[in-house]
Amino acid sequence: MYTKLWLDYETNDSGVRVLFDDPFSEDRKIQNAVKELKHCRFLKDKTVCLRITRDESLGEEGYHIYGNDPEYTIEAASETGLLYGAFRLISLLRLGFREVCEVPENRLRMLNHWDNMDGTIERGYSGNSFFFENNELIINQRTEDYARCLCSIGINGVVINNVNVKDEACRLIDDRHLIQVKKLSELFSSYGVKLFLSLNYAATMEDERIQSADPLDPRVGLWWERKFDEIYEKVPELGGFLVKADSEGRPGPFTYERTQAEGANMLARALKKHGGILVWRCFVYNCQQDWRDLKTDRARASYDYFHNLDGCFDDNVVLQIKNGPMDFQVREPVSPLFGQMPHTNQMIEFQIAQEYTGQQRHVCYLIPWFKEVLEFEICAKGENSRDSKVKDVVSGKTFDYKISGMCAVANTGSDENWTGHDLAAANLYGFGRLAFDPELSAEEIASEWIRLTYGNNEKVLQNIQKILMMSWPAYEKYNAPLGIGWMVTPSVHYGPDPDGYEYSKWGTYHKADCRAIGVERNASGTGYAGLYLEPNASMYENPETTPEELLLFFHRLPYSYVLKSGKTLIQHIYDTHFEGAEDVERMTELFRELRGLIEEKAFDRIEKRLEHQLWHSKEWRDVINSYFYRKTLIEDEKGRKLY
Ligand code: GCW
Repeated sequence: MYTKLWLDYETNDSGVRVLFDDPFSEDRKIQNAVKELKHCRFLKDKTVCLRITRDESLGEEGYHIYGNDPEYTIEAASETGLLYGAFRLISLLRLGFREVCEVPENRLRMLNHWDNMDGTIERGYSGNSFFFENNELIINQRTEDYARCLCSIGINGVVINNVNVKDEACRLIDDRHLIQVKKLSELFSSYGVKLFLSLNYAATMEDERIQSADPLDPRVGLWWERKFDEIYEKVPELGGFLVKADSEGRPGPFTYERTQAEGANMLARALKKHGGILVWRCFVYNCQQDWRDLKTDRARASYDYFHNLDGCFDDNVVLQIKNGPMDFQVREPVSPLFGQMPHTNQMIEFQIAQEYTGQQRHVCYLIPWFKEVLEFEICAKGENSRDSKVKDVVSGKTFDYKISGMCAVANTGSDENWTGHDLAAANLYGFGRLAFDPELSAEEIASEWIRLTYGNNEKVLQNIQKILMMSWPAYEKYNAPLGIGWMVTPSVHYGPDPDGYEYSKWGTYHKADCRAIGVERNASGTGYAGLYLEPNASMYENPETTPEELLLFFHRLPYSYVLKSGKTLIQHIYDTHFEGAEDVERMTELFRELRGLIEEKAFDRIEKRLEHQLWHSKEWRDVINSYFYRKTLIEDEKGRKLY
């Protein structure tokens, strides 16, 4: 058994009358829409009319819902729109009905699962995979419930296997697995979700007649063409493929001294006639940077590899760019690639799997963070332009991209509650809603999720909302300070270890010594700040104008550096770390006030995780503070205990 997330499951027919122009429709999306409506207790004895219109402004996925109790109408230009409308009507009835006319802002709204075929999940924090077990694909009730769940928040694409394609996953595109892939793809399609697969770029190496993956070798392209013909013949609804190449040990075009575009286009051309999309990741960097090498800067890597290739990618390729230049830290600037490739489709990659943000043992509601990223103005159309926020670039507005959108690394697994921490489901819900409508605020999304999940109790709403909204700032406070990132235990990425990366060969350094901390990334350093468009480049160039939360990302500064608050850097570090742990204390109290108001089992699960977080936030506080105290020997002005 597993919990129902925010979906309102009712197994009994509610007696609603659902009227559709074509009562004998065999369309599975319509059937699913009717099924959802029939089981919604809020529609007991009411009437819902589903109507396909010619209103082009609704696009392929939009809907218009109106009506007065007891009669409601959902209009859309497609079956998918009607299905979305059905889910939306159900949630509106639970939240308070109002007329809406909504069209998704982003064309691609995807989740990337890092699930392996042996059932494990890379960076998975909520149990095992529910897609794979013992090298086989599983399809069961849970799969269907997941598809419903994604549909209910407007997700329209899902990659089910890890971008690190190894072992049996290399054979996922072989005959043996395609029957199941087809079934899964049909199931997802019936909920408006396209199935995608991650590919092993070097698959042709294993063909004895080829033994190469050189994208310019015609035999390689031909092999892929035949492969895709074979796949699409069996699985015509497949959305396309995702590729991680030349990254962290994955093979790619660099082996043959070819560019990322040459690699991507070879696959994209073979895919083109099937209407498939090739999602190509930009997470390419040297993960073995020597500590003596002061020139290489991991933050620059994807910009340096991709930016000059603008216009070189085929039109069915979309570049998938992580939100920041590093790797899903609690705070990073936005990737400088956004806005600087006007002729290349781009989409943004977020991570709701909380790899570096508490691994779903800590509450960390990430939507406020994603909002900040999306609202960042990159001035792609000149210094004073105000029409190119990250959200405009990835929605395709700024440059009129053919394909673009948002994706996130998924946070679900086989755990009873799907997401390990019950409150982590707010990130899944929130990501879907935000991808559909980036104008929604983090508070609005939180309040919707809480009410759909826990009902309309005012106290529950208020307290959980406070907890969620406090959680990301709190996590940032007790974590690595001011954007420096990476003070986490290498390999597991959990728990404090300020020098962990400093002395590992993974090649990401903060270079703290007894006087200063940070890597200088302005013109006198690695030049990273200069990669942004103006006025951002100048803003990041100087410590005085760099937003303080990113100060140590961009600059190497002495501990005596005075912040706008009048505090020294070192005092700021001490203060925020004490505050962070106190915030978690407050969050725990707020939650405990809800005993008896939410289901006991869920209450206990959440309380246990908060207890762990409280202990762990103090551990973070003490390890980070004592690290800086011992490095600097500067006392805390407030005389609190430092170890
Ligand atoms: O940060 C790294 C993760 C890897 C992950 C990689 C990526 C799937 O630690 O586990 O690999 O990011 O995004 O490709």
